[in-house]
Amino acid sequence: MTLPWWKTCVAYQIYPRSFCDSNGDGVGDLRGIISKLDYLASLGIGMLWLCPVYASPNDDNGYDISDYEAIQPEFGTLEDWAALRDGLHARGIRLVMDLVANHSSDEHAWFVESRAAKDSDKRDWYIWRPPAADGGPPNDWQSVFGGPAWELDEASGEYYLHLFTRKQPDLNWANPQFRDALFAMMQRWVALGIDGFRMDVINLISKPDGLGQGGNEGGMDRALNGPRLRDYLAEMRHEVFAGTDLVTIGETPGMPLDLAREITDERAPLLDMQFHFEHVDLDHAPGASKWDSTPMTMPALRATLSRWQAGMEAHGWNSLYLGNHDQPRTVSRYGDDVRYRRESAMLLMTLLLTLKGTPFIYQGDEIGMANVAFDSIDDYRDIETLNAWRWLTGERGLDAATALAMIRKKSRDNARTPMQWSAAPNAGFSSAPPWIAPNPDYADHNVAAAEAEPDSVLHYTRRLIALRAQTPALTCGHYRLLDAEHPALWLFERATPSSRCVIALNFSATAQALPAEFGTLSCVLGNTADRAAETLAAWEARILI
Ligand code: TEU
Ligand code: CA
Repeated sequence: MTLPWWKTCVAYQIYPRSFCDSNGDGVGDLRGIISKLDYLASLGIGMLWLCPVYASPNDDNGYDISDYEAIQPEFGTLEDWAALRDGLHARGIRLVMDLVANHSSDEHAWFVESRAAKDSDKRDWYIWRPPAADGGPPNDWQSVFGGPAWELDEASGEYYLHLFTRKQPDLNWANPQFRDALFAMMQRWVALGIDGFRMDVINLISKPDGLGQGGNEGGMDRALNGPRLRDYLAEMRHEVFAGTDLVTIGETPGMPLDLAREITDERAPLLDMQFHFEHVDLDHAPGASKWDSTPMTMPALRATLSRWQAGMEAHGWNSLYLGNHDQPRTVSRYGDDVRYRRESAMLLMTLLLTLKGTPFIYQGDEIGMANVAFDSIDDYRDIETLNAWRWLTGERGLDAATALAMIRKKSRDNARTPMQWSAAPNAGFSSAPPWIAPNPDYADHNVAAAEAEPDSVLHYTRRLIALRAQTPALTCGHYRLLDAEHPALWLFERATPSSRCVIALNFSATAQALPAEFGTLSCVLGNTADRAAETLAAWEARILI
């Protein structure tokens, strides 16, 4: 059986604002990415997920789109985009674009028309409701980024729904004319030769019946996995993707395993794969804000990811990730970015590239980029972070030092500092001061230094990608946990009927004995020099065959 292309490749995610600046304005751009095409090819990746590059007032860095068919001028032109597409394709790398269709910018022409009059043709393309009896918002929903999820439009006296910022009004998928316009837009991107879409918060598109008519207690989780989600996804698949080999990847916070399995079931798929959020929600108490961090433990991570591995085994497919543009840096969150930075970054890359599913490497993780600790809130740029600062120091009454410590741990800006290309000024990212300051550790941690060091995370990542490509057990083998109890060692197997790999990962700073039964296997790849020892050193990772 031949697997679809997206099951056998490794993906790489680019956040264009922070990847490479070609023209010295401090903002990453398409020509900057084009200048790094050979670097991308050298990794051995087969898919690039490009975060939004469309026209946007940048309230949420491109996730507020004002024109789905225009390129953000600071990123370049449609010609630059076409050159990037062709440069990727010439190197055997497919291009996946971001689809942000739960909401648009309030500056999108659709919303401008919708807002203009109650009897506008496009009024119903967004979600408008009259005020509650007391004149306040129609219900008690809160925005993901803080404050009410409803904004009053003074002119019409009605509220519109925005699950994210007030500049990101939610589109109304219940309106068939809107869906036709959206699918037509997607078809035009398909005609331009893209290879798929990553779909932003796609499980929020079906709002519950009776929205805004009272009785909707609780927050925005009421909008998750709504009643017509399957219908909308089925219609989209039929209208846009039928007869193509494009990949569809859902971003689905709060999607339970059962539903994810059903939606990605290869016998009748609505999406090809999806990103779940269970492991990135492990380091705060259920119900608490993400800023109230608790330790991330390996046994919890192992239990969660193993559950998804088993659950998707028969007919589903996992998207695999440890970090992205919304999450703290992988090595800082799951590893030890102080004493064992290189080793733990390598171990985490081993985990990502040996689980079953399609792995997504976030830019910079291949050189072990770490969280940043800015001195002041003034250095942060992300709207979620800035809103949280006001909430933590305001309503929560915390002092500045406490609030800053919480923000340093979880801010999305940890993942958004410029890609560290070299020890040159501005990390080699730009000739000008970047839109967000680089992590000051760039002098020691950068691509140029990693290229020159044979045992760097970068070279190890390339070896892992190559090994995965040539090892059927690592692409399509079953996942089996070999010890569910060990406090520090994560041991698992990937096996096909004819081949097997055992992966041994020491998630601790102390040596751990390798169980004797695996002593006869040989190590094909590991992150230390002594790969035959009976104990695994601190943060040692081995792939055994
Ligand atoms: O993120 C959706 C989401 O639910 C969270 O990851 C959220 O961004 C935040 O991290 C919660 O703390 C997607 C995009 O990836 C994100 O960049 C956008 O801001 C968001 O949707 C709105 O489009
Ligand atoms: Ca630029």
